[in-house]
Amino acid sequence: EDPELLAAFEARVAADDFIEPKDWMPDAYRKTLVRQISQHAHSEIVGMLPEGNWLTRAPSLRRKAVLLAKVQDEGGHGLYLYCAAETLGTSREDMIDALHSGKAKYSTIFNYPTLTWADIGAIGWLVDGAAIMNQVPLQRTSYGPYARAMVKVCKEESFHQRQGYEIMMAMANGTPEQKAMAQDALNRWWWPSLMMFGPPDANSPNSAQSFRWRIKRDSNDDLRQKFVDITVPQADYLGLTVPDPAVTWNEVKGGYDFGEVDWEEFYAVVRGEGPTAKERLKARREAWDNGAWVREAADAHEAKRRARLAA
Ligand code: FAQ
Repeated sequence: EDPELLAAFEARVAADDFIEPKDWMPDAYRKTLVRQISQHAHSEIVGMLPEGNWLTRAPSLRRKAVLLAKVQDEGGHGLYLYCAAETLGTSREDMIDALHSGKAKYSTIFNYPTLTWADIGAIGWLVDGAAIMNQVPLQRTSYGPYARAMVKVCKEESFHQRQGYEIMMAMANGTPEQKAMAQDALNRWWWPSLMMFGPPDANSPNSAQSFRWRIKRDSNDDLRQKFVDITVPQADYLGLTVPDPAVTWNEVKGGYDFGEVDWEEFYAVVRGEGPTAKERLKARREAWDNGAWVREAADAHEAKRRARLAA
């Protein structure tokens, strides 16, 4: 790589300029961005499945309409993100192949089942809450199209977080059975939510380079700590207890101490061994196959349009 181009690129990044699709960039920068953005896109699309599971069973028309809108938003986020990745020269087909063949990752969180309606509350509160924590700093990530996509995504995620918390408020202040369901959902989603931030900083192979290129602005552990600090008082307000006896306020650091995430479980889920991993990939592959006729029809239409224009 041309050292002058590289130096100019690094100076722009250091000055907090956005890098745009037609700008020169190092191959490794392009590659790691395609990796992160495509995995982020896959997470949004696979993330529609656990909540989609409750669309037909939402407890009221209002809840159903809200959930339907939320799940559609996630689909929209996936589509912007695929577009952002395409500006780096990759194709939608290649990204989707990588997902379906198990080569590309998607967030571990979507490999857990949604067993009760309270899980829909817990996902909005905790999973969207964790997603916002991670994505707000990405509004200043160095690649322009990714940063701009995050602006709209974060606005929508804030709404999702509130709709989840509102479900939790209704359940936590409901009958004893409803409150128990809310506590059970918190018990099951708490630790997987902490895993969303990725491995501990000391075991995060991509962090050093991503910090240097300002793709990443905050570390995995810093964001996890921030999430715990914001979420524990929210659980208190609901009258629920986070399932970690080690959670205690630490006056000196001005944050909560908390227990160790089960990293064995995290790596097993990353390897594709999560409780619903097979079901999720099967659903995505089937959706792709069942949609083949739409893609073929769109191609045929485009070919006819071009032929007409050429005539
Ligand atoms: N799951 O070196 P690092 C949402 C992988 S939010 C699976 O620390 P990095 C909204 C990582 O890819 C969820 N894999 O990696 C929603 C890497 O493997 P690789 C999506 C994980 O990139 C809400 C390896 O471990 N959000 O969808 C996970 O510097 C509700 C080593 O890790 C984003 O993707 C994990 N949890 O940091 C939708 C945000 N953690 O790629 C529906 C953008 C780590 O080298 C319903 N992404 N790995 O093979 C990021 O900020 C970063 O990529 C991190 C990981 C922080 C996820």
